[in-house]
Amino acid sequence: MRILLYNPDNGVTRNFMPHLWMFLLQALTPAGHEVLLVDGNAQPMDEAQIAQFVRDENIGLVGIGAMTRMVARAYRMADAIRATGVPVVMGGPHVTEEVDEALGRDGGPRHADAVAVGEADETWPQIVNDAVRGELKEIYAPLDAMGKERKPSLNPYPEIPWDKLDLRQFNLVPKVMHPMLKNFREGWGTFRIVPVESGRGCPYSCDFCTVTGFFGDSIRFRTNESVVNELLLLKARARKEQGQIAVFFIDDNFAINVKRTKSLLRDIIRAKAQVFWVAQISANLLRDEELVDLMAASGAKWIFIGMESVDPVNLKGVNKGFNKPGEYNEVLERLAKRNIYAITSFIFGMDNDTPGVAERTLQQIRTWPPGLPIFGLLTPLPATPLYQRLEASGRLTRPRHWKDFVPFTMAHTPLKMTIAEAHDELNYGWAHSYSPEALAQAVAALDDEHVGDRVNIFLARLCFRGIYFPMLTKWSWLRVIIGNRRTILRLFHKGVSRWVRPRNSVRPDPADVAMPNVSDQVNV
Ligand code: B12
Ligand code: SF4
Repeated sequence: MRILLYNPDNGVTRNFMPHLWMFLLQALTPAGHEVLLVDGNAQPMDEAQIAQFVRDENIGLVGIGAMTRMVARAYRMADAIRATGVPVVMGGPHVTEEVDEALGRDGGPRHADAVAVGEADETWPQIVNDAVRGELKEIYAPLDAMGKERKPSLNPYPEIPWDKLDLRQFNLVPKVMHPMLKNFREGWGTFRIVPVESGRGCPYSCDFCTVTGFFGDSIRFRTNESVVNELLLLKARARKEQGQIAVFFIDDNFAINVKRTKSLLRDIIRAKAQVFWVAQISANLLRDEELVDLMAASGAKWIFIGMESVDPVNLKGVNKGFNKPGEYNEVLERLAKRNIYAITSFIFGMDNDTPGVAERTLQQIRTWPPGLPIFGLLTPLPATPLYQRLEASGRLTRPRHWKDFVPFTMAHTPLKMTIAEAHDELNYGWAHSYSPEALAQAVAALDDEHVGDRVNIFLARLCFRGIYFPMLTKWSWLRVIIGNRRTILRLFHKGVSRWVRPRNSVRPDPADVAMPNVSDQVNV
């Protein structure tokens, strides 16, 4: 059978990074089937086009995965596919919580023939086998013999053949620049960000987050060896293509068990499996100097930190009191000292927020090393403690907000300001963090650093600007480039003198960085 796995586009990230679930399920598909992957972010299609694709490619089963914000689009695509007579299975965090909605048992239209609830690593092969026999069940859930939910083990972990997969859709270097850049320094003909998971689960249970509910509060890890081998495979592929690969460790809290993270990072360094990497780590776990040393030596470049608020009352209110705003600066300085910078994520519209919250947050941010601040609105995702609390207190203004998804729009009334005021705060946060002046300041703050770091922060800020201010056309990019021309010229001027220096002045590959002199002591 020919199987299509499809991820709907989110209208923002384009081909920034593939979705891991597609590659994972492809690797877990029983032998004898051919699996095609289409990520709408890299290969946009409308309903008519996907239906045509399914017919042309003689597809016998379609799997669709989606987050809440893309689910309305996912349903429309599923409807178009089902109209061709091909069955659709849906999975992922949204339909797991809204099974009845996907199956049309809530009085609405039916969008899926079957739903894979929760993690599908073990149920996917069964789904495929049932589809071949034409005996799809409506719901597939990973259950043990007692009928209780069973979280799949990550040991053994399927081998994703990254060396052979077609990743053309995810090359961030424009095709025209490939011939020129493939011989530049260590080779920049391609640049891809690839998702790798080293573990699943998070014990923290923040009110607005689906992760603890979905993946569980006890953490499962892959073996170090399996992660290291995956990195080596990716690295070899990059070398072969005269390009670069960076890894996004998509674990929700990459350092949740500091002892284990250190051991993994040591093994990465020992095996010379370093690549540049990004990961999500909560601020409280970044107090450990040895951990941060190992992060730097293993290739860490950007760390996503869910800071959420600079107000401890807000943090307590969403069960994230372990975040201590008083230590944010110290944590960021600790990272910046090692040339690691942070994507700092904030949420506005929390219960203790009042008008002016964006400026109060920016005042703090301005005192920190430069990074990539991002701002969102408190969003009640289905089945989260936040959703239940707001529903119980009658505060949801759009209880099924995903059905009519509008980006950056609240679905409940904050306590101490209006919805319109919360939207204004969000706009203020983005506008003042991504203006040409703000970008110039971020670059200037790194004046003492290598020009590569300044280029890195500038390019990253340009891309992150697009999260809130859509930059999907060449014209929108051109306008932004013109607006930032002074910073670009400054960087160009500084860069030219640096880049024409002999090759031995280039920064080393992360794999050439020696293991830091860190003890084997453990903190957790
Ligand atoms: C990586 C990631 C991203 C990437 C996505 C891009 C990419 N290419 O991956 C980036 C950084 C862009 C991102 C952004 C956002 N994200 Co995000 N992200 C994640 C993260 C950390 C990892 C996803 C992942 O790969 N997981 C590992 C895989 C193996 O798990 P999985 O995707 O769930 O797949 C398994 C099952 O769900 C199932 N499955 C999934 N799909 C399908 C399909 C079929 C057919 C079947 C059978 C099974 C199946 O099988 C898989 C194997 O078991 C998750 C958290 C998490 N740990 O999952 C959040 C998560 C998915 N993100 C979330 C959110 C809310 C967001 C944002 C809205 C945050 C924000 N406030 O801006 C944005 C939206 C971006 C946008 N514009 O769309 C939520 C989604 C909750 C929900 N109900 O939708 C999550 C769960 C985190 C959370 N805090 O709750 N995110
Ligand atoms: S620490 Fe992060 S992943 Fe864990 S529950 Fe909180 S927000 Fe979710």
